[in-house]
Formats: sequence, structure tokens, C-alpha cells
Amino acid sequence: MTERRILFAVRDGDFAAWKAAFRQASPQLALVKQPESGIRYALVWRSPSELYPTLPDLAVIFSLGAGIERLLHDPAVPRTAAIVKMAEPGMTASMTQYILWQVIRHHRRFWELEAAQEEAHWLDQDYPAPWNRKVGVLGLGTLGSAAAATLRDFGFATRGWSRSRKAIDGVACFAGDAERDAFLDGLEILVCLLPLTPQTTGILNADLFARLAPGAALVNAARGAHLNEADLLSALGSGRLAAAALDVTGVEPLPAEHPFWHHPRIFITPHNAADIDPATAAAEIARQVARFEAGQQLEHEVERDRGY
Ligand code: NDP
Ligand code: OXD
Repeated sequence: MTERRILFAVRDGDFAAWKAAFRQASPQLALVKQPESGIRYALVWRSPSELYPTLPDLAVIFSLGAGIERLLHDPAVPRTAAIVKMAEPGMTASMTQYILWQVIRHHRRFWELEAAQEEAHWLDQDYPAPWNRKVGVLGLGTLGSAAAATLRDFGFATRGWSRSRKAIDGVACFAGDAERDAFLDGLEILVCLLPLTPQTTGILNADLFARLAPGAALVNAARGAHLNEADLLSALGSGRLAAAALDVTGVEPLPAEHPFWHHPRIFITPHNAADIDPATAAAEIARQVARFEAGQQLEHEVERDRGY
């Protein structure tokens, strides 16, 4: 393969670090900062719409994130270019850690112990064995399937839900709208790792909470718009839900006056559940460029009509 240029169009991205990662990943790939004629590949994240008309030969857009809804909503993004979602071991590992951490935190109700310590109270606390704890993962794609498999490995009674049917050893898999209620029924900890599409916007709402076990916990690491924030606050107020961990919120950064910040049962992280490792991501992009140049199908390509 002769040298290929990849445009780096990542807002606030560390160009030097990524350039070094690409140099290491493949001698045939050169990361460039300025749009140039003939560029066929671009690595993008929160890039301005004005970029795309300067790239008439663009063939593949590599999204620096797994969530690509912004790209689909931007009419300047050429439909002739394929969009590839980020799927790389560093991001999967960090998201899996975050989900495991939050599920264990809710399973063991560590937030009760944190509150007890504030009052120097030696709280006597019981909790069930993990196999008696029903945990469900909404979305069984790159991130959801890895999280579900890890929760299973840690002994949890794990379920997963996706659009098409999946088979993951030791995970009860449900598919499609017809099986959604059976998936939700009686779950004690619910994790959201869905893409944001018209079908999934607002999915975390009062109707869904009512199907979980009373006092269930919610972990949302997908997108803020999956959650109806007012429904969450009333579910926490009534005890329908016991607690929530939110890595994503409707407005980001979360405004200082937002009630989530000081809610005793909401744990906020600043949309950093999953970080990308430039080294493994560059290696993955190099692999995909080689596939593409060899006329093979790209992996993790967005299906525009499906919305993810
Ligand atoms: P994938 O596209 O690999 O997986 C999406 C999963 O959701 C698939 O299993 C898909 O089903 C399922 N799904 C989509 N629509 C529906 C629906 N209507 N009903 C049921 N299931 C549905 O995405 P990733 O796993 O890579 O990422 C998931 C999301 O995580 C991203 O879209 C992003 O929003 C979020 N994210 C958040 C990060 C953070 O730091 N907080 C970092 C990275 C991602 P099927 O398998 O049948 O297609
Ligand atoms: C992503 C994200 O989608 O960082 O990758 O949220």
C-alpha cells in the first residue's frame, strides 16, 4: 500500500500524540492537520460542518467516538462517504471498567456506606450473592456485549437487549420491541449502552422504570437524551428507583445549578466513562484502511437508515 493521508479533524485533539500513534501503527499512514486535495480518510470528532466541502474525495470518515448521531444530523456530511464507529480495545476496556464499578457500587449499595461514614455510623448492611442480583444491559453492541460478558464473569444474573438476536454464553439475550418488557421485568440494576436514535430517545422514562424491581438502580453511560430527567427525579423521590449513575446528561457540561449535582442518590461523572487509547485506535484504523483498500467490507460501519 502506498502512503495514505488521514486528516485529523478532532476538536481539542492532541495532534502530536495521535501522529505518533499512527506512525507506530503503520508506516503507510500519515496523519495530517490541514485539508489537502485527494484526502480520502478523516478522523473526526465534533468537527465543523464547513470542513466537509473542502474534502471532495472523502471516502471514509472514522469517528473518534462510538456515538455518531451528530454526524448523521449534519447535512454537510457527504452521504457518499462511509462512516465508521470507533471500536477499539482501549475504549471497550475503560467502558467495561466503568460499568462494572457502577454495578458493584449499586449491588453493594456502597453509597449507603459513604453516607454512613459521613455520620460515623457503623452501618450493618446485607446484600445478596451476585447470582441473585438481576442486572440488564440495554444494547449488546461493541460496548454492551463486553460489559454483559464481564458482569456475567463477576457472577451477576445478566440479561441483555438488542435489536437483532444475540447469543452470549451465560447471558439471557432478548431481542426487539416484542421482548423488551420481558427483558426489563424485575431488573434490579439497569445499564444503558444504546446508540441515540429516534427509537431510543427518551427510552429511560417512567414507563420503563415501572417495569424494574422497586428500588432498582440505573446506570446511563450512553447519551443524556436517552433519559427523561424529570421522570428520573420523580422515580428517585418516590423510591421507585433507589439510585442512578449518569456519565452523560442532556446538557454537557452539566450546568452548576442542575438538581442532579446535589442529589444524594445521583452519582455524576463528566462523560468520561470510556477513553480512547490512541495507540490501539490508530492500529484499528490502520487495519480498517487496509481492508478498505483491499476492497473488503469495513467493520463497524454506520447504517445511516438505521441511525447507528
Ligand atoms: P453499537 O452500535 O456497537 O451497539 C449498539 C447496540 O444497541 C446494538 O446491540 C444494537 O442492536 C442495539 N440497539 C440499537 N437500537 C436498538 C433498538 N431500537 N432496540 C434494541 N436495541 C437496539 O454501539 P457501541 O456499543 O459501540 O456504543 C453504544 C453507545 O455508547 C454509543 O452509541 C454511545 O452513545 C455510547 N458511548 C458512550 C461513551 C461514554 O464515554 N459515555 C463512549 C462510547 C460510547 P443490534 O446489535 O441488533 O444492532
Ligand atoms: C463516544 C463518546 O461516543 O465518547 O465515543 O461518547
